[in-house]
Amino acid sequence: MTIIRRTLVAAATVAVLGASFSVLAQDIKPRIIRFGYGLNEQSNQGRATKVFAEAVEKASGGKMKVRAIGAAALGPDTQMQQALIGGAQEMMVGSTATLVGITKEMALWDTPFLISNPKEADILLDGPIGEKIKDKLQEKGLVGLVYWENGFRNLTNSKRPVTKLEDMDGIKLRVMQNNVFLSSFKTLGANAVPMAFSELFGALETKTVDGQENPYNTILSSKFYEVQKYLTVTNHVYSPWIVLVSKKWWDQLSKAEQKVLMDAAKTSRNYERKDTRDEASKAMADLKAKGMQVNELSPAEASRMRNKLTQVYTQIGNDVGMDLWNETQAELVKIRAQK
Ligand code: TK8
Repeated sequence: MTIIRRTLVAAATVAVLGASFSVLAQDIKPRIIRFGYGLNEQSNQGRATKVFAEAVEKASGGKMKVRAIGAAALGPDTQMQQALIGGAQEMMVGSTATLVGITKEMALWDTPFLISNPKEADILLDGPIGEKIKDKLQEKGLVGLVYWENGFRNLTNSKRPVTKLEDMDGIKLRVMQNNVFLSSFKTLGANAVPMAFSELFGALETKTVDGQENPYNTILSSKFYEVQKYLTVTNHVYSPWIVLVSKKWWDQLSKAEQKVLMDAAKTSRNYERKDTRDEASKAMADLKAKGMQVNELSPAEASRMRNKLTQVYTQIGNDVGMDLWNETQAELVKIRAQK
């Protein structure tokens, strides 16, 4: 009898303690932020994600925790975007180019040769035009915090050195899932195939595709030099990345929590752009050392390619709206005038 009573009392005590513990645990339970990205941990994207995570944790006193998940383990960009919209994932960083199906104005950043140096990139992306395009995401269920630098894109392939326009003929080239990239490379004569980044290494390795285009940093961090012999310096477009939040989730946060995320995003952006530029300035030499054969285009060939690529400008102007297109051109004229 006593034993049973004692057991019951003990059980009740445990239950009461258990209940109060779980209330306490709930109070201090940090908000977990699943933050997905496509490249590996050792890439510029991985390094900047770590900076973001540390800044969030520090500023929130540990109440907000970033669980960074790289190498497209949460799926390619387009899948993560949908998870954010649905509220199944909190955050990600990815290419603006894969967002075009959601917000057509993002196609502005796909314009070949729009941006010609990092200064123009920073002013355009962080200024009113970049903000305006970013704000368009809200009505689609996404909040854009900041743009990171992916960088100037260059061409690699396993078939032959591309020294003139005609060398593009018949090269099976992976492009991002984006119409401007698709038409740009078709215009150049390549056999362009849209494909998620997460499938790219395998496709290059098995020769499902012959080539791809990405900044030096990515060619290096994703080890494309193992499966691509030739690199042509084309700098054909400046690509941004964008840090995104699920709007469904964002709307549940306090103003203070939103500020923690925004401040940390800016810290990570400043770090990321510098880190990416430092790495890019050394990466070409690294790629050569890894055995890649690198060639620059003669000025005549570069301008032949450039002229071909400007043919897609009308399509982009129509897609993003002529007002935005003209405003961007005017802004660039202004930036270029202030030396
Ligand atoms: C990484 C991609 C990558 C992009 C591409 O997820 O797909 O080629 O340049 O950086 O966003």
